[in-house]
Amino acid sequence: MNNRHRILTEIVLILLMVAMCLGAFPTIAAPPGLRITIGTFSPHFSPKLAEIKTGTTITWENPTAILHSITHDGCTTGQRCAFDSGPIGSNQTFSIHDLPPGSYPYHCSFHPIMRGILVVLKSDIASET
Ligand SMILES: [Cu+2]
Repeated sequence: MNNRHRILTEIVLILLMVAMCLGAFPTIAAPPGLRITIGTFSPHFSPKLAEIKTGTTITWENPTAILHSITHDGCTTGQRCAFDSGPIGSNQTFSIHDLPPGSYPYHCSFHPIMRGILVVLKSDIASET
């Protein structure tokens, strides 16, 4: 009985290890990412309208000398707040991924005139044209 229990435990451990190899780390390399550059002058975000597939990592870079933020409009309109970077300092970046499909208008909380739109498409339909 004791022996049988030990064997079952070993089988479970082996199955867990196989599952981890197969599924837990599906990609070693980082997924293809999109970089958006923050700018002092219009259009402020380059690209201003960014379209990505689910699972894509988006990184905003702040090459300017002042603080900016990447704030989903929902955070300030009382709707669902999908992301809010907080202050992004000079030469710092902010990244997000795992956003569900949808349209995400965003702005800079320090300079609300700075506006951009992020559109997340389902991976399986994003390639359709
Ligand atoms: Cu700003």
